[in-house]
Amino acid sequence: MDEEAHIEPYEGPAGGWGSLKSVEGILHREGRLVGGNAVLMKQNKHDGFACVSCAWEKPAVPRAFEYCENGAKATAWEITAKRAGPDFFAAHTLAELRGWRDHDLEAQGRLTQPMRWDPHSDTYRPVTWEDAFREIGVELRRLKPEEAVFYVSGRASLEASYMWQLFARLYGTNNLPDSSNMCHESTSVALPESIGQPVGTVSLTDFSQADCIIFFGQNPGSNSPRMLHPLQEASKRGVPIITFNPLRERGLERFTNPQSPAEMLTGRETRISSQYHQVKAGGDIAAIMGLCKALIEADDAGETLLDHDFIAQHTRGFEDFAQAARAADWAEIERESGLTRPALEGVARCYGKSKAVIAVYGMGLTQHRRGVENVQMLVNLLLLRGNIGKEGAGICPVRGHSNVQGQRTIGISEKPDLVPLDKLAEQYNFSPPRGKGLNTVEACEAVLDGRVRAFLSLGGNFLRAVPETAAMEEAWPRLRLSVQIATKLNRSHLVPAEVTYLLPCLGRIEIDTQRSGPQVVSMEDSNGQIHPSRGQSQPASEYLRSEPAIIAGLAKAALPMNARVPWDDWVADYNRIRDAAAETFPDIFSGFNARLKTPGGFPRPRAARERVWKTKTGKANFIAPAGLRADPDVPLKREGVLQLITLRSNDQFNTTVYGYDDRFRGVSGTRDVVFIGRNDMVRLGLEEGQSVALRTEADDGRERRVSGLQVVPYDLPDGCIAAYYPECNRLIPLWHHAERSKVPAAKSVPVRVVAEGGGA
Ligand SMILES: Nc1nc2c(c(=O)[nH]1)N[C@H]1C(S)=C(S)[C@@H](COP(=O)(O)OP(=O)(O)OC[C@H]3O[C@@H](n4cnc5c(=O)[nH]c(N)nc54)[C@H](O)[C@@H]3O)O[C@H]1N2
Ligand SMILES: Nc1nc2c(c(=O)[nH]1)N[C@H]1C(S)=C(S)[C@@H](COP(=O)(O)OP(=O)(O)OC[C@H]3O[C@@H](n4cnc5c(=O)[nH]c(N)nc54)[C@H](O)[C@@H]3O)O[C@H]1N2
Ligand SMILES: [Mo]
Repeated sequence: MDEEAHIEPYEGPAGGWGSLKSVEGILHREGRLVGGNAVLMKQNKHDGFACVSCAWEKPAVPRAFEYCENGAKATAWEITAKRAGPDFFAAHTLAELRGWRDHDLEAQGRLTQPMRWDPHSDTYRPVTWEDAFREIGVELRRLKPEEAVFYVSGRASLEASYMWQLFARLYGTNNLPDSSNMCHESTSVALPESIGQPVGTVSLTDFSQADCIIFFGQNPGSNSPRMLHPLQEASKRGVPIITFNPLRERGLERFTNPQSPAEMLTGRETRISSQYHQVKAGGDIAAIMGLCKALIEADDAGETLLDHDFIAQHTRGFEDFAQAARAADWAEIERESGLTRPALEGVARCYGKSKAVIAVYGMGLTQHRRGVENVQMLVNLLLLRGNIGKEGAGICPVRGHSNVQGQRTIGISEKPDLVPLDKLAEQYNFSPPRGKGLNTVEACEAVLDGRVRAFLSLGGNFLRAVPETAAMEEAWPRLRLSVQIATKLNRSHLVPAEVTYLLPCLGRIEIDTQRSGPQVVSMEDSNGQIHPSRGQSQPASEYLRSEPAIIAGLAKAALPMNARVPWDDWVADYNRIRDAAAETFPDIFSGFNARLKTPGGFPRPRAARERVWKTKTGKANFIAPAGLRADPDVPLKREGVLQLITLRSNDQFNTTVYGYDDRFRGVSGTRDVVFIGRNDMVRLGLEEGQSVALRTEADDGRERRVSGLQVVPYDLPDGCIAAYYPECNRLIPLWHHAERSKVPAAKSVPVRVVAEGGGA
């Protein structure tokens, strides 16, 4: 442990001085106190780069400092002065490095050279790019296309993603899982059925017009802190912000804007949530049903609370849904949601009075067995009062990675019906594969049972981010080929296949110079805005190549010659990749290069915003849920079994662990903690600081356990506990995923707490 572990409730706001101290600390540790600030000034500016952290929309007219504490950490982490070069790799075997912590691996700094794993010495050895491409090409040519998986993490640009999907399809497979399969895939399944588009309907400007904002299971204070600005403004206007979250999250309670001298000097805070409801994990369907029931029944009784014109003109399925709401039993709603009828009726009254409501949500809704139903239930609530397709209102899924939404838009999908395959066939004169490819969970199954032989990864940390990590690591060495394109060392690079390459790439913040000069890349943010990003800092090493250049190198080595695919010309000038993408997706990207020049970028079409419903019924659909529980698993009902929520600290970006502090939750110096409510501590006979293990309660005969967690008392509903991802991923059974989207149900793992004896 870097420093002494220390647990003490945090009394301050989100933001504030702690935030500034944290930014300075990381710039210092990464050796970028000098120069780092100049790069930060370019963050999220039109002539600068798009933050590599979250996907929250950047305003067209940016503030002087358009970044947050965690965006600054992400920048410092990428432009670090530290390097993990050949000397480092010569000195450490993979077996040794597998014993290191996630933080210590990435903290070695940027990867500098392409490397191949040498089985005899169990180390990575430098190779030339040409040798790497040649051997990977030979390996890929020996396999059947369906034996290879092309994973991508949501950071890669639109340009790299377009090339990646084309590479996979020319090779012959739709095996294109991406990080969104673990994230907002529940959204991508739910919203098309409900409103006819896979993405949300709001824009940043709607936040200044909303007169009520409702939050379900998203933690902006840590995961999208720039969002606290519009929330702060809304709060100052007196807009009610109503939060449903099992944990009390500081960022949803109070905020001091670290960029406002007045607020910093006076210590003035703004309250964020006006009401905070600690719903049980997985209790959202019940809670929202309670809201809908209250509204519908009050409307039945003569108070006009529903937007009957909107419902008649724009929706289908209202009567069935209303019947389900009327029939729902308050006792069951209260039991499943953990909230009282008066509390829910109070929210319904507030919602019923408001003219323009935004519903925001994140992983707290998507990562459940019925994550899709969770999302559809939230849409039902909005539809009751016509809160979709009007100013200041709408559904707002907060995406995670900075381009995860854009990747789906530009063809990264394992589902062939979501991609214009006929268009690709014509444009590149080939027969694209038509069968469904593997998503993330299915790719794991196929690695476990040997159907997959090669795994290529464009960024990310697959082996750490997926569920069932112990079994996955055990199966991985049976793969023939692993190709990892990355900026920093992580655990997925340390479990080798027979043939393993680690290929280092430029990060987005770095200047990417190709034959035609410095290149621009682009991404789509969470609100459907497509914007450019220009690298600012010098590359970490002279050997690095850009992601497009690496993809082109691999594709040329693995695929037969195709005169229609000008890989080299694309790499020489990314405008040409955008031209090609515009031809494939004219509805979204026509005029791509020209429109990218507009400050703030350009929006993708979102028909539901205009109340055009591209659903099967041609209308927005009310969809009644099958039941009130988002997690109907039997083991959760057993005595002594708790529902584990896995979540992020304020000092990490997914599997990237910047440090060991979770300031807002009062934890410093450790991640080995489990947050437990006082009632459950008493019930289970646990003491503060005690060391415990968590054991998964599943009936599949497999033992899954994480040991050495310190008990931290925390304000949580009875029966719900929380601990950090990715350390707890080994507890999640692979089959424990959302029924309809296959997103791992990471917010509802049935576990038992096992005492390990002794204090901490
Ligand atoms: N700094 C930083 N930024 C990030 C990330 C990061 O790791 N670090 N990750 C990025 C990525 S990829 C993503 S997807 C997003 C994730 O951002 P979030 O969607 O905020 O994800 P989580 O931190 O997993 O937490 C979700 C919240 O849901 C709550 N919750 C858990 N279960 C339930 C439930 O059943 N119901 C309700 N109503 N709430 C629940 C938790 O208490 C928590 O506050 O952030 C992105 N931005
Ligand atoms: N238990 C549990 N599991 C979860 C979640 C949870 O809440 N609970 N959340 C899920 C979610 S929402 C997500 S999105 C996934 C995340 O899964 P991934 O996207 O696979 O994981 P990351 O941790 O974001 O990937 C980090 C690695 O990306 C590489 N990298 C960084 N920048 C670049 C770049 O510019 N180019 C390239 N090529 N590589 C780069 C670095 O080597 C770094 O180590 O995890 C999921 N897993
Ligand atoms: Mo995510």
